Amino acid sequence: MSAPHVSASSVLPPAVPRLVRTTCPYCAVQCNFDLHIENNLPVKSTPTKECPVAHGTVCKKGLAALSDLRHPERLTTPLLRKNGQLVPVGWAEAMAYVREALTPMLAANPDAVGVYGSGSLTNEKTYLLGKFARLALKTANIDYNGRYCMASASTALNRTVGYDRGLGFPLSDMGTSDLIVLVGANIAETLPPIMQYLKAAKDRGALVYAIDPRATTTAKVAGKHLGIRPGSDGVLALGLLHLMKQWNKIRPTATAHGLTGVLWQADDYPPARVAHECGIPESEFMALAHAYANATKPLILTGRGAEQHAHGTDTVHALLNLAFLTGHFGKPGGGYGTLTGQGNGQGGREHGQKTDQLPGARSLRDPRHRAEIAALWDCDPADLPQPGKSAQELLNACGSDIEALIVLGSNPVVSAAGAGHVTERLRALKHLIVIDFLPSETAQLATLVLPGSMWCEEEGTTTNLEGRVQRRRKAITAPGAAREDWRILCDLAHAVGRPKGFEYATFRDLQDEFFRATRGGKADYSGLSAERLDRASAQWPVPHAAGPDTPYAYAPTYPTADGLATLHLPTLPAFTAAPQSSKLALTLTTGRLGNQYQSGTQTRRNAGLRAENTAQMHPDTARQHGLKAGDAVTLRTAHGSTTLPVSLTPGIRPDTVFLPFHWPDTANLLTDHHTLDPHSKMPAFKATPVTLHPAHAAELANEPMRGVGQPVMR
Ligand SMILES: Nc1nc2c(c(=O)[nH]1)N[C@H]1C(S)=C(S)[C@@H](COP(=O)(O)OP(=O)(O)OC[C@H]3O[C@@H](n4cnc5c(=O)[nH]c(N)nc54)[C@H](O)[C@@H]3O)O[C@H]1N2
Ligand SMILES: Nc1nc2c(c(=O)[nH]1)N[C@H]1C(S)=C(S)[C@@H](COP(=O)(O)OP(=O)(O)OC[C@H]3O[C@@H](n4cnc5c(=O)[nH]c(N)nc54)[C@H](O)[C@@H]3O)O[C@H]1N2
Ligand code: SF4
Ligand SMILES: [Mo]
Repeated sequence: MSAPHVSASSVLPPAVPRLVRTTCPYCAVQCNFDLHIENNLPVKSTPTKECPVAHGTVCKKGLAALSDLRHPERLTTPLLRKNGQLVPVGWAEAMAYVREALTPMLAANPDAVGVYGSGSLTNEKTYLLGKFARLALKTANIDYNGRYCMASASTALNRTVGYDRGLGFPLSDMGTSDLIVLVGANIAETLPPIMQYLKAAKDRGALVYAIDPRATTTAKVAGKHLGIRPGSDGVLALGLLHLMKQWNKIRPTATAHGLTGVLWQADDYPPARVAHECGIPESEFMALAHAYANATKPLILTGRGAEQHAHGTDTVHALLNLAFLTGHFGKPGGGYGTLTGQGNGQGGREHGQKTDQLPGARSLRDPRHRAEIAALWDCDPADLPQPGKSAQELLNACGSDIEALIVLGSNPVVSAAGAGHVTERLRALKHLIVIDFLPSETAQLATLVLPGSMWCEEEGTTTNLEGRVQRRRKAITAPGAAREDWRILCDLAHAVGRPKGFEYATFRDLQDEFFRATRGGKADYSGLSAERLDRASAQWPVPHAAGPDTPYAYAPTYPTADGLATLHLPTLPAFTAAPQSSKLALTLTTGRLGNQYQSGTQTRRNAGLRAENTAQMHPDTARQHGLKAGDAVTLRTAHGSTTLPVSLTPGIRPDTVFLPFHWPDTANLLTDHHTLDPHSKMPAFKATPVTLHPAHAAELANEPMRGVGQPVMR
């Protein structure tokens, strides 16, 4: 990398602007910016053409991120709840609270203390959080928000080929595919810089399909759109496999277990059934099938639309089986991939904050893996807990099995399924400790809030959606008494009287330990160092300091017991005809807007990123319910209700209503906290039966800044 970038530790005269290259706080593209620093603050950020992923393009969110750093509501001191109010206290008092709150619980029943992490955390923090839970707290109950994200795709990949790198090839390969099928991925709004690869493919004559109940911006650029019924993507895949078999296109990538059963199953999915269940014209399905059959490098990419269902893992199995059986899986520019979402959504699922996992994508169930990590941590393998509850189960158990919860990098009051129920559970906790840098809705319920660090206030590495590890460089120091998150985790270990293993003198000690901890794991980063990453980013595995990285991850043989893949038979719900009622049965689906990020803690506060929290529906659906644009509508599901303004979008299926989930009081008041995918434990964020009821404007729940900045009583 030849651009001028100076590490934060370089000593320069004050007020001389210096440049620090770092990565964006938001999504999994992980665009690189040069921050222009004056007086410990970035005054400007310039995207760089040297960014190996985005090549100088960025999105609005990334550019707007600077203004959050010194937001007036930035947390700069610990806040402790006293007489119902969160009041500023010093770190000593905060840590005294932690000691008194947690020490007796840890002595009596460590599993009563839960830890909830995030795919926004750097690899080093991910690693440290997992170590903190297992070694300092000794609790089984740690999991993280990635369970809500690409967990179904991750589970299907792991079950099939034994490991999971979202894209097993460099993103630029997308440009060489001759058919790209985006299944429930609205990349023009969610991963904008990768549209350049999609356009490159189109320029070379590729066909691009967007499979989505809405005609999204992405669908418009793609050119081909299949407005599928929510949840029916697996059926579509089985229908394609049916025709590929009929058309003699089956030539598996490699021998594998389960081939025959999967091929038999596809016989039951002829085009008429598929068109009916997916709610699309048979002619459109046949056009896609011909395109797939004729393509030399078809690439299927899933987003959350296909994955966030109670049968999300099975849906991905169906798509993955198709790519595998037609011989495209693992080929450059072809096959199957999942588009990871959070900034470190990839690394965040590899290094031990998952409830069943140890660093390097090791299994907490595997005695050899336990012994390897126990040796590094200097503990008895028997002392490492077994796997505990998954994210939603952990939240649902708050106030019963779980008495105290530590949250780092997530805002489940907004983002968890059945958020109304989850909020009640969080209120029932004895202790809720939230480490955040802004007063998220979850922080506002806490008994203790610890002020953490923002992206460019801390060193670390992140791994993007193609498994590319990059440095996130520290550019400035956190304001006031805010502390680097990794130091806070060490403080917590000390507070509960378990300092051993949390005594790093510098960040570098932690980082080097993290790289070492991955040695021999499937996600092996042990050939990496900050210096190597300064020279170039690297795609894992990188097992040797002097050896190459791995742009192509999915070449057989696979890291399974016998080196073979295992294809799984997907179990899919049957989609029956709509009931004979005067009104259409409606399905609520949820997702993202280009100008907001996740639970919105940062982006809702950013004046540069305005967006509307409305219920999107087809004009015919609105008319049928006596509604017009701007009217208040109450949406009701079996799990809750909310009232929002209507917006009309002719591109959505008339039987589908869409809500963004970036605000409190929207999508997740209506989703189901109970039903989870049996394999990935993913809730069904993308399909909930819903009814619509005209409401009075006074009932509108939508007030973007609601709750922000006001003291909240528990
Ligand atoms: N602007 C912005 N960008 C983001 C984020 C953000 O919050 N805001 N979050 C980041 C994160 S963590 C993630 S995970 C990614 C997510 O990125 P995406 O997966 O692109 O995001 P979503 O909007 O959740 O879902 C994509 C599409 O799925 C469609 N959909 C809904 N149900 C179904 C279905 O059953 N089948 C199909 N085929 N499609 C369906 C929706 O209409 C939507 O257009 O975005 C990342 N980037
Ligand atoms: N209905 C519905 N619900 C969904 C989804 C959907 O599509 N529909 N998508 C799901 C998906 S894919 C995801 S990924 C989740 C995301 O939802 P959440 O898990 O809530 O994630 P964020 O909104 O990113 O929350 C991050 C919180 O942590 C803070 N934070 C961020 N980075 C750091 C850090 O490095 N240190 C500290 N100390 N704090 C930090 C932020 O200020 C914010 O308050 O939502 C899920 N929920
Ligand atoms: S949000 Fe994603 S696409 Fe936008 S600048 Fe950041 S990393 Fe790039
Ligand atoms: Mo996500």
